[in-house]
Parts: sequence; structure tokens; C-alpha cells
Amino acid sequence: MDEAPVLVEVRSGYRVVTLNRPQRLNAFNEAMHVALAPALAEAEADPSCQALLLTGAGRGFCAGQDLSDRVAQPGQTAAVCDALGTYYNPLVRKLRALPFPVIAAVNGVAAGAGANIALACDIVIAARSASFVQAFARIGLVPDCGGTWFLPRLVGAARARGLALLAEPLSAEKAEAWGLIWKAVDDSMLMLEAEQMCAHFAGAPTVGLGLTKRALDAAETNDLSAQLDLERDLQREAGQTPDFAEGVRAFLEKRQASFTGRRS
Ligand code: T3D
Repeated sequence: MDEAPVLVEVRSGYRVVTLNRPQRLNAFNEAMHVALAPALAEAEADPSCQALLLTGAGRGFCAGQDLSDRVAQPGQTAAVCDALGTYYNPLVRKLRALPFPVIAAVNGVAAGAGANIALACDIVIAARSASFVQAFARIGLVPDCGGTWFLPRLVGAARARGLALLAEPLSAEKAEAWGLIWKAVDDSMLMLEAEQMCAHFAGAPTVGLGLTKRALDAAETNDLSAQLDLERDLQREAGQTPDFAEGVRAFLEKRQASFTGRRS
């Protein structure tokens, strides 16, 4: 029997989701999409899940679309738009909308959609040997999965254009220096760092963090006045959580806060 294309491990307070087609550098085929969507939905539905760690099996993080599913017959063109509408775009929207932090542990090359799915996560930690490749230009495609949206916002217009048009690999260290990712770490430390971060989030005031994600996303399109109104509304919501009450009590009592992170 084929190995499952996505592995899910439930840990205390968080889940590890591993893309698992290592012989293809975890390139996406339909089966992987079909397995990943419910894995994310189940994490969201589990009130004890306060963070999600996304990584890849083997030596790659994800090489984007499996191109062996895109071989056109002579004189024909391969239909690519369906997969974006049906799978990739809902995936990116879901990663952004999950009400807890999503950490990408980029263990190796992240190419095409794989690179931009990593960038859709809230925090990207990469192994020093990893690289990010906007591989689309090499095969005549346009950066998708939010690439044209994330890149200029993260690294500025000049670097975004260079990455998208040249499709050269960007090392993890340079990605950190350019502000594309949170940090690059030694390969041997990647999973430990990512797991420690998830364990931290497993003891965090999750509702406030989920609302923070919403505010930061909205800031990409709001003007200052609209953003101030949104912050007021979200703060009202955060202020009603038991975690806010506990945070204030703990501060005044000069002790470590003990958050429940309860989302429902
Ligand atoms: O629906 C739609 O189609 C639209 C959506 C598009 C989204 C996209 O992601 S389009 C972009 C697709 N991805 C790419 O173009 C990247 C293709 N891969 C590469 O350029 C290179 O493999 C890498 C730069 C990622 C890594 O290079 P390297 O030298 O480390 O590894 P390799 O030897 O090229 O790959 C190892 C194996 O994985 C190899 O198979 P083999 O020879 O050992 O049997 C290779 O063919 C396979 N592989 C890597 N990427 C893909 C792949 N097989 C199918 N699809 C891939 N994307």
C-alpha cells in the first residue's frame, strides 16, 4: 500500500503535519491535497490545538505542483487553473485563517507553490541547507499561492521581481537577511527549534494570537483609520478572554501567567 501523502502527529497543544512524498521532494499531487485539507480542518476543530507545525519528509520541504501530473499531449495545453481554484487557493486561505500560529519548518528546498505555501505560514524557520525557489519562471508559469502578494510585502519590489523573474534559489541565510523568513538555523536544530516554538504557543493566549493574525492580515489593505477601528473591535474581543484576565493578574502578582488558550 502507498504511504500516506500527509502525516499528522497530535502533540500536547499542537499538531505536526508532514508532507510525505519524499521521493518527489513532497511535490503536490491530488492525493496530497485531498489529505492535507482535512488535516488542517481537524486541527482547527480541535480546541486543544494551539499551533500547527508544517514540514516535509526527507530532504525537501515541498517542490510545488507534481509536474508529472501536468504533461500535455503534443499540440495540447495542460489545464492548471482548476488546481489553483480547487486546492491551492483554499489551502493558502486556510493557513492564513487558522486561529492559531502556523509554523513552517522548512527542512530543504521549497520550490514553486511549495515556497509560497511556506511563506503563507505565520512563522518560517528554515534549515541552513534549505533554499527558496520561485521556480515558476523556469516553466513559463506565474508565481501562485500568493507569491506575487507575499514577495513584495516581505522583501520589497526589487527583490520580489528578481526572485520571481530569475527563479534563482535563495539560500535560507539570505532569506533571513532579506526578511523573507523568521530565521535560518543549523539543520540539526530545525525540528527542535520549531517544536520548542510550538510548545511555547501551546501555553499561549491563543485567542489573542488568532486575533493578532487577523489584524495583521487586514492591515495589508486597510488605511490607518480603518485599522484603528479594527484594533478597537478585536481588542474588545481579546479583552473578554479569561487569558487576558489571567495575564493581568499574573503581572500584578509577579508570577508566570498560566493561560488556557481556550478558543471556544
Ligand atoms: O495546477 C498547476 O499546475 C498550477 C500550480 C502550480 C504550482 C507550482 O508549484 S508550479 C512549479 C512546480 N515546481 C517546480 O517547477 C519545481 C521543480 N523541481 C525543481 O526545480 C527541482 O527539483 C528542485 C529545485 C526543487 C530541487 O532540485 P534538486 O536537484 O535538489 O532535486 P531533483 O533531482 O531535481 O529532484 C529530486 C526528485 O524529485 C527527482 O526525481 P528523480 O529523478 O529522483 O526520480 C525530481 O524529478 C523530483 N521532483 C522534484 N520536483 C518535482 C519532482 N517531480 C515532480 N514534480 C516536481 N515539482
